[in-house]
Amino acid sequence: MGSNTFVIVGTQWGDEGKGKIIDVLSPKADYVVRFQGGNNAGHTVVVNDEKFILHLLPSGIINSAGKCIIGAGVVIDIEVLLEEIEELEKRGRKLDNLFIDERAHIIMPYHIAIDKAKEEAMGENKIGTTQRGIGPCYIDKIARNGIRIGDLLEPERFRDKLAWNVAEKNDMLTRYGKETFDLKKLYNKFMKLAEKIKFRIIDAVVEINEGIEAGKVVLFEGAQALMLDIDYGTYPYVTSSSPTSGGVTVGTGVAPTKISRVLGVMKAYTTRVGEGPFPTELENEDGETLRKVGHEFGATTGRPRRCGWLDLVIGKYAVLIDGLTDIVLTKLDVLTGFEKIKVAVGYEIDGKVCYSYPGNLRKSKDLKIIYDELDGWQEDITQIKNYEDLPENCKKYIEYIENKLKCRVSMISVGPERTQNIYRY
Ligand code: 2SA
Ligand code: GDP
Ligand code: MG
Repeated sequence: MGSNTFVIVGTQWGDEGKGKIIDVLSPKADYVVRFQGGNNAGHTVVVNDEKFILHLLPSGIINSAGKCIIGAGVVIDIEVLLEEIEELEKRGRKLDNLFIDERAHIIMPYHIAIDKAKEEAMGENKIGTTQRGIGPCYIDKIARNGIRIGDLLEPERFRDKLAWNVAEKNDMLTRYGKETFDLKKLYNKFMKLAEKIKFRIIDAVVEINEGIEAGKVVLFEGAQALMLDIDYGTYPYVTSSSPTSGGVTVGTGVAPTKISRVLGVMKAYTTRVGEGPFPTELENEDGETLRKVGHEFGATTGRPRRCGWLDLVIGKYAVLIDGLTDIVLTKLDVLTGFEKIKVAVGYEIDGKVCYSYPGNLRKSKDLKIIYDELDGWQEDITQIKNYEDLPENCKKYIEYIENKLKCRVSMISVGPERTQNIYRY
């Protein structure tokens, strides 16, 4: 068992503050590695009031002197990647430490067109995707039609694959009544884009595994979260990748035996963007307060996030599926001011009580939530650095979570800035 590899994953529906936590931990890392998802992610890092929103670049890019790697399991919109690189370079960051695994798949313009057309056609049944072409790109990967970053280095191979795909996708888009793509134009465009990223393409499996062998510190940065996982999330209202800790091994080629610790980032309450079940959702004034105080709007699409109380049925599920060794509790400051704070501990579904997350929870089911109620606190906690200085009720909230989940809360985030943290272990 190694002792230098850390997985950081979201334990709810995303936007728990993973970007901030990676940024805080990254100065100690030799590698920061993304392993799944694409530019559907929006990871926010705030440094001295300056805000960075990262979609494809690992969040370590802001604060780490080590290498930042986009792993095999990520899907890449090259134009978005180049825009992000350019934007950061304009803001004074040097990005010569960024590399991409040759195995990562490319999000092509037809993937984005299909994502949009399908969502539109599904009407009320839509998933509420970010419309970045994520699902259609993963579909091609699994169907074995996908085009990989490494294919750009072999123009003839790239052209053959592209020809097949353009024909297939044009058929599909015609059926949706949408505009089609021109093979030659796409080919020329991608050959130009290839010139700009060629030098970043590597075999990251070798690079990362050799690093681990040499005792280097590696952070694996999850995007989205457990409840958006293709297998264990609220299917079909999920993303098309594996944002759970298991996703690290398939998305980077690092074996499970090489993972030392799994840190689950857990917001002190819950949010969700897009459609699908959300048991503790608050469609009332408390929900509005959480959205307003927590600035809960999508970092990629700007969509208002749905808000609700913390759900420990889901928390338990995260401890189980992700094998959490530690919890990082974020946005605790947002709960300041509530008289009472509720926490879900069970569901009553069609008259039966259930304490573990079911495989088929649907919106329409007769669902009652079993809540515990805790006393809130009124004090501003945003400048507190020591656990002992937190208000008593705030400490009780944290210790309540630890006891229920049988997992330690090692770090607490009390504001968006990199310095607003309380460390316990
Ligand atoms: P997709 O685009 O196919 O991955 O969408 C499928 C579902 O996954 C959800 N999803 C997300 N949920 C929360 N945050 C995400 N990233 C952005 C952010 C979202 C944004 O950081 O705020 O800006 O809207 C993210 N990415 C995907 C999505 O809402 C669908 O439910
Ligand atoms: P991610 O997708 O998990 O990286 O999270 P996002 O960046 O999409 O959303 C988290 C939002 O909360 C961002 O705007 C962060 O700047 C902000 N944030 C992170 N941690 C804290 C915290 O402890 N308190 C407050 N108030 N905001 C935070
Ligand atoms: Mg986000």
